[in-house]
Amino acid sequence: MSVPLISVMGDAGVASNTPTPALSKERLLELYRVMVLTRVLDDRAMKLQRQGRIGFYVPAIGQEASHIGTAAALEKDDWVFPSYRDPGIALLRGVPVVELLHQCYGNSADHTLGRQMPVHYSLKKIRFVSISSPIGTQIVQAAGAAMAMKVEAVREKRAPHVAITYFGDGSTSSNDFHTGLNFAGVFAAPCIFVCENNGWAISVPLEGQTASATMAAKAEAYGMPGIRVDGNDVLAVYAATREAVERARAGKGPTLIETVTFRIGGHSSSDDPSRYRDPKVCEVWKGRDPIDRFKRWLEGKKLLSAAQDAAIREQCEKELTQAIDAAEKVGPPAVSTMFEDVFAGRTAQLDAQWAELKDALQRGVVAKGHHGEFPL
Ligand SMILES: Cc1ncc(C[n+]2csc(CCOP(=O)(O)OP(=O)(O)O)c2C)c(N)n1
Ligand SMILES: [Mg+2]
Repeated sequence: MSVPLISVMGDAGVASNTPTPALSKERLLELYRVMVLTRVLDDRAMKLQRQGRIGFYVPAIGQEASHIGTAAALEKDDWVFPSYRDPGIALLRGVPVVELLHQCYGNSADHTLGRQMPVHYSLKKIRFVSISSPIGTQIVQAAGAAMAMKVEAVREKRAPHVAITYFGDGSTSSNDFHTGLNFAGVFAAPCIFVCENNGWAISVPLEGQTASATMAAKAEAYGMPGIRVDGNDVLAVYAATREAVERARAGKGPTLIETVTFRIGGHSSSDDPSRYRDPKVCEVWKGRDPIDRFKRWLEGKKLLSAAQDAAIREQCEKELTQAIDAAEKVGPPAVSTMFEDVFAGRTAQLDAQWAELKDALQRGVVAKGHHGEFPL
């Protein structure tokens, strides 16, 4: 089954076949700013990891259009069930970058008080559900939440909020992918499944993962449309998601969107892609950089000047410098917080563990043979 590739910008060897979405100049520039800010965050966070200032990081370099363009098609009441490679969604929804850094540092301003790995953001106020390390987990969570949203909307006699979930090409091999899409299809849940196909699942190439020609083709089996879009074209990604959102709100059920993109960096700060991937392929994809393409498009429409672009980039760098300084000034959470809000009340086991730890701390006992390395 072949699925055509949707594009708007029509460069990088892809013909334009979708009308330009009707977005205001302000909104277009906001998308551009958030894409640049996300790139700067990734760049600086990877350096922080290399300097030993944070323990781990997952860069999204090259995938900014894919996640930011899709999220831009949502309303603020819609729910996001993200993957670990989607920080731009939080930034687009207005979360200050320092809040993401607090989480990466695991300091006392981190909502999860250092209990989660870095980049596992959990941002209740923007309906950004905690990132899960086990791949595919978020797919079933989104399908279930969307089913609940449908019930709620019927009861309240209004159109439903939608749930959107993000996962990679490799995640289509997980049980949760099949379970989530099956349920959403059967119950016509207002759910949008975004498969960010970056060609790799750590060191496993796409063809080692699936015999399907496209990820979008997989939608057929679950009775929903499968859309394939140029994932480095922010306008095409937006247009495809807008249509899926409208279908979902109209009670027509879920959509699977495959965004065809590429991971320019390593899988994570623990990965060395030169061990399994020809760097020449990266050069080809750098020529399709989503930020450069959007910049050229905006310049061509006279919506962005060189001076404005320089000001946006300078502002983003400044924002990161200030955020890093602020996050590093906040100390670690108190050790006692480990035992708080684990359950509704303190259990006898937690009391006993805290008493044991307090005793060890008083006696000056420290862990030996461990230097804080991150093993993955
Ligand atoms: C259930 C499960 N199996 C294996 C892993 C280890 N693992 C972490 S990321 C990853 C690859 C995922 O690839 P993909 O879904 O394509 O997402 P990408 O990292 O490329 O964005 C794997 C196998 C895991 N986290 N969870
Ligand atoms: Mg992948």
